[in-house]
Amino acid sequence: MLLMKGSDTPSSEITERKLYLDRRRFLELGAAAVFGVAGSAAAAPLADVVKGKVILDESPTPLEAVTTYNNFYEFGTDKDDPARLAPKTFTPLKPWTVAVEGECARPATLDYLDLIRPNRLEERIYRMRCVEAWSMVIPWVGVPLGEVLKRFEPTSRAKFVEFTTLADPVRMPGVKSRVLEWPYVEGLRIDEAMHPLTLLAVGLYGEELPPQNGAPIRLVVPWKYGFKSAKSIVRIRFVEQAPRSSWMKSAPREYGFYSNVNPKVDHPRWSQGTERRIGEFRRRPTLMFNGYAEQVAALYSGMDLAKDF
Ligand SMILES: Nc1nc2c(c(=O)[nH]1)N[C@H]1C(S)=C(S)[C@@H](COP(=O)(O)O)O[C@H]1N2
Ligand SMILES: [Mo]
Repeated sequence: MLLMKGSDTPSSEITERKLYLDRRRFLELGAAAVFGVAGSAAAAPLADVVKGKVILDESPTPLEAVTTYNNFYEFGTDKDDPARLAPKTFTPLKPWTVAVEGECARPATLDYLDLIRPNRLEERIYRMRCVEAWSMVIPWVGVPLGEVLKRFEPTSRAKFVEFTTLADPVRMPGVKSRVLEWPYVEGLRIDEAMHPLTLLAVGLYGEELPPQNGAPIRLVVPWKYGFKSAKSIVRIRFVEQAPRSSWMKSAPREYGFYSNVNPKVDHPRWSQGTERRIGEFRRRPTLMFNGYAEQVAALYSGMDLAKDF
């Protein structure tokens, strides 16, 4: 059973968890048939989410925190900016398409509505760790990225995948600031992109992604610092050279290409040894690869992770 609670867990969290499990059961019973909505501005339940294979024995962070404590610099740099601004300005979200191009035999447009086709969506409860040393546990809904990418038939020259996200100064007030180079760009090595843990997420807590969490399509890479998980993706490009991400451009000494969660490699300005789980007070030790070492460590064998940080 998933409910393994310590005695120091606040009761509000237990309530949230219980509500979530109830909602999840509700979805399994076919809540979609009851609501039958698609395309409304408010988060709508996603239809036919298959029960996840990747579940954690840790309580998901309350929905309230997941949707109000965010990093999404296109809406400002304060943690509450995205929740305050994105739901007002960043709608309507659909139709939404992602251009898939570069080193592949079948470049094409990926449609959001195609991604959320019945029986494709999986739930994955992942630990997420921000470079700022806080963490959350989030029940994502999405499709393994590798399954999506395969359809475009990447060539042997596709060594990396570049993700570009929306930069719309009208709907995203933070884009006027020069805090990062816009549009926001991230990259993965092709084997990281194809790894079964890597998710193209379209929802959380069983519903469509809220605008502040990167609606309608975002990346989720649970063994890397949160900033690798690009939000509101509009282009995916297969490339031969490692892309330079917006974070690498803004502070190359602080943010490398790999950005794997690694308690032994400190950020130049603070320790990465511990983290604060949002909703908890005691700090907890940060785990190598954010706890996913068993699944992903082999991707980096032979690499010096202090140099390739
Ligand atoms: N486009 C875009 N994607 C982004 C960011 C951003 O500023 N812009 N911030 C990143 C950072 S630093 C983190 S920690 C996560 C936060 O995701 P969450 O708010 O859904 O928890 O989004 C990442 N993706
Ligand atoms: Mo972050």
